[in-house]
Amino acid sequence: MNNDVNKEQFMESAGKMAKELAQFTSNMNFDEETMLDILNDSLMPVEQFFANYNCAIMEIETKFKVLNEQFSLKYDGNPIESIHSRVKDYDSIMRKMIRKKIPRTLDAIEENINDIAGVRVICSFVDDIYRLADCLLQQDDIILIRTKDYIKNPKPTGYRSLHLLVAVPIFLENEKKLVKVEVQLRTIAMDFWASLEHKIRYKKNISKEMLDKLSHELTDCANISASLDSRMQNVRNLLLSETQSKSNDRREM
Ligand code: 0O2
Repeated sequence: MNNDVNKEQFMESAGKMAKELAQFTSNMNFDEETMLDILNDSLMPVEQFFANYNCAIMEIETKFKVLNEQFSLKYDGNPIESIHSRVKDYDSIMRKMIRKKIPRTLDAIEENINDIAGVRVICSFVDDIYRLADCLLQQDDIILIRTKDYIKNPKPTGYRSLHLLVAVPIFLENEKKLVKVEVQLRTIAMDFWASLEHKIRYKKNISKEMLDKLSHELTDCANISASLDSRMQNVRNLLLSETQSKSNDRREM
């Protein structure tokens, strides 16, 4: 996973907040030193706030990387194709705060916005998703807050993924803190669909009629893609049972 991207996103968000604060304080009549103190005092908790989510992402990513390594030894193949993580950017947090009428405080944001830290795990097969999810949830430092299984119950759009909202402890200088992370597990096919659908949904200048037409088409594509996943899973199962019966034969000889 790309931690540079996380850092970049974090710096961008912190920068935006610093600008807002600078604008606010520039309207007041403070001397330079007082202004610097105010800026530092105000920014510190915000920086710590985002840093906590970055640390939680690192913890979860490491857990998946360890599981990937373990599985590859046991099953002769890596279940994880890739991991993509992000800390939600400042604008998206603000938009969600306004939409959900959340007070503009760090505590309220932490309490009410669940997907500030997001880890997306892309797997080869549907089975791997559930196996990895089980292994993660068995770990005694992970607290499961909520599961949304959009694979068993796809969204009306056709969206499929397994969402786990978990809390993971991070160990800071003088405290242990539980931080929420939204984990999305999906196959390559689910991810391909979701990425394209996301792009189209946020495209500007598309008429309502065209959007409706495209939505139908996209839901259809999601179903085709789900049936592809299920056929690929069958291929894998056949392969596994063939390998299994050969190794049984060898043992009997
Ligand atoms: P992004 O850019 O992916 O971060 P919550 O507020 O978490 O309690 P919410 O927002 O209803 O409840 O969560 P939901 O619907 O379980 O999951 C939201 C996330 O799932 C979205 O994040 C997407 O990543 C993904 N998602 C859900 N539905 C769809 C869909 O129909 N199409 C696509 N492409 N993705 C979907 P965000 O917030 O949109 O942003």
